[in-house]
This record gives sequence, C-alpha cells and structure tokens, in this order.
Amino acid sequence: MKIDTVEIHQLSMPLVSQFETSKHVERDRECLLIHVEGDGNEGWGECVAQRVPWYSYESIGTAWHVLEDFLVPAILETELEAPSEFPERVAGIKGHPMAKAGLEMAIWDLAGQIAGEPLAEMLGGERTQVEVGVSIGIQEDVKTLLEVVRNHLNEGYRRVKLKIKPGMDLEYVEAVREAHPDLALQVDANAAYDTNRSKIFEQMDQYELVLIEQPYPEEDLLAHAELQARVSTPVCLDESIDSVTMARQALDLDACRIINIKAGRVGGLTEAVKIHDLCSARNVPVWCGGMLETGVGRASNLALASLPGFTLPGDISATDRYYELDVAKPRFTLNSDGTINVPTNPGLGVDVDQSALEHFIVRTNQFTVR
Ligand code: SMG
Ligand code: MG
Repeated sequence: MKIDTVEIHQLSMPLVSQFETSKHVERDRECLLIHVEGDGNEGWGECVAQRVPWYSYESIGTAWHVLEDFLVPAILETELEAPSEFPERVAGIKGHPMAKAGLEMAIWDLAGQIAGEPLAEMLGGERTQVEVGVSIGIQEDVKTLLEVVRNHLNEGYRRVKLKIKPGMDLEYVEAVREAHPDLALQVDANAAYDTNRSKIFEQMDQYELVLIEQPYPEEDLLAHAELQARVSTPVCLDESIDSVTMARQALDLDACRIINIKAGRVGGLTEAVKIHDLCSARNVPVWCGGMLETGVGRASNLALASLPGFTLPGDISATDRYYELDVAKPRFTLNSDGTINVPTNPGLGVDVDQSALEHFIVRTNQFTVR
C-alpha cells in the first residue's frame, strides 16, 4: 500500500448538549479528520485530540503540527505492507499518541477498502453487536442528573457512567443508585482527586458500582494501587494507560482490575489490540472508551469493541446522543437490547458526507507526493 495524498481537516461541530467533566466543559466538538489516498482507494481517520489539552497534553494544535511536520512525511515517503507496520515506522517520533492514532485509523480504513474487509474482521473482532453505555457529564444538581439519567434509560441505554469531581460525587451517586437499584452504574473522575480524598471512594463501595475510573492523576499508579487495596469496587484506569507496557505495570501493581481502552490514547488500534490481548491473557475485563467521536471514530470504536475481551459496555453511544448532523453516514442507532451494530462494510464501513464535512471545516491542508 502506497499513500500518495493526505488531507487534514480541522472540524468544529456543535454538540447536542454541553459535556462537563471534572476539568473542562465541551460545547463544540473540535477534532481532526484525516483523509488518505493510495492504490486508487481512500481512507478516513479521526484524531481525538481536543482544542484544550485538559484530558492529556495533546491538543488540536499539537496534533496538527506533529502530523504535518513528522507523521505525514514519514508515510508519504514509504510503502506499507500492513497498517500494523505504522507504529514502528513512526516510533522515532516520541509521544503524541492521538496524532498517530488518527493517521493509523485512516491507514486501517484504506487497507480495509483495498482488501474488501471490514475493520472488525481485520482486528480479530467476533461480535456483530456490542453492548454500549452512556457517559453523562456533570449536572448542576441532583434533580437534573436524575432527569438526564431517566431520559437516557428511556432511550434504551442499560449502563450509565457518571462524571464526578470533588464536591459533586457521593450525593449524586447515592441518588442515582437509590432511583435505580439494579442499574449498571460507574463513575469517572478524570484524575480530579488527590489521595487525601480517598475516603470518598471507600464510601462509594456501598453503591456497588461496576468500576471507579481514573480517580487520581495519571502518573500515580501507586496511589491507585493503594486505593484498590482498600476498596472492593474495581478501579479502572483510563488516562494512566498509554501503552501495553503501562498496562502491564498497572496490572502487576494491582493498580486497577479493569482497563478502559481508547485507541487514540495509546497511539492507535495496533497498540489497543495488544492491550486487549494482554488483558485477555490475564482475565482482566476491558471496555472501549469514547472521546465524543464523530461517526468516523465511532465506527472504529465499534470495530475494536467487537473483540472478545471487551466484556463490559463501551462509552459508544448512538450518533444522536452528540450530533444532530454528523460527518459520517449511516448514523449509528441503539438497538432495543442496548447494543449497537458493528459495521460490516469494508474498512470503517462508513462514508463521509462531503456536504456535512464542508459545513464543519475550520481549516484544511493537503500533502501530496511530488
Ligand atoms: O464518547 O461518549 C463519549 C464520551 C465518553 O466520558 C467519556 N469520555 O474520560 O472517558 C473519559 C471521557 C473523555 C472525553 S470527555 C470530552
Ligand atoms: Mg475516562
């Protein structure tokens, strides 16, 4: 496979409703879509870096720079046998996993188009539908949260994740648990707590949560291990796990008993599958995280979540949870059993709608082999 043209589009898309985490409020989703052409075919990828680097150090600006100056030149000049060769090809460029993952996704899509094979199959996926859940941003008060939860349950979601932050945690969790005693419920702190506040998580143990996601800063595996030793609810790591090496260390330390896998956070689908394989070998459940993806990234998440080790519902909601107008077609809808179908067409299995795309483009750059 030889890639002769790469285009990077920066998009800004309005969200149906704002999404508030412990660190940031998102009103418009901004991301990069990457288009590659080669061997008479095309592929699309989504880079999940956000405008503001609150989740990790990457931003749209850093991703644009690293793609333009390093990653795109590295692949325009070479021949790739398979998408899984991409990580080693760019291993000399340190860090920037989201930038790498966006380009790698486009290469996977291209390879799938060339081979006529859906991405799920290429990755070793087995399911045709995956269980999904909804992630709910921090709400102004408990009453509003209960309404939002109720609405999502009425839409058919069967697993709910609540974003929490210090001061907006226990009371919220308690209220939702009281209203829905059997609901699969979990929380995500996005690293907002320090270890002085660990009591909160001990108190949460009584609410039988599926997991507690990333309570402490990502660098602090030991703090997570200390917490895991004191609570029976599984600790799940998100931000801390940026590679299969970190996953192995976290599991060896018993810093978590569940891992949230996001291809964007770990440098791409190739590394994501390695983490899946490691966890499967150790009987550690994994699930697919989300970054408010457009239909392009959503298609990739569904393919990844079809692998057998993804035994917990992913943060992969239906398109209308976030977007009135999306760049990809068809839209993803929720089945009555709380699942979403894994795309079956070649590659990502979605088409990018040019007119929708043009609607959201902020800037574009094109790179071609001369
Ligand atoms: O895609 O439904 C989604 C969002 C899921 O909560 C979600 N993601 O830390 O897991 C996480 C957050 C990070 C992104 S918030 C903009
Ligand atoms: Mg998270």
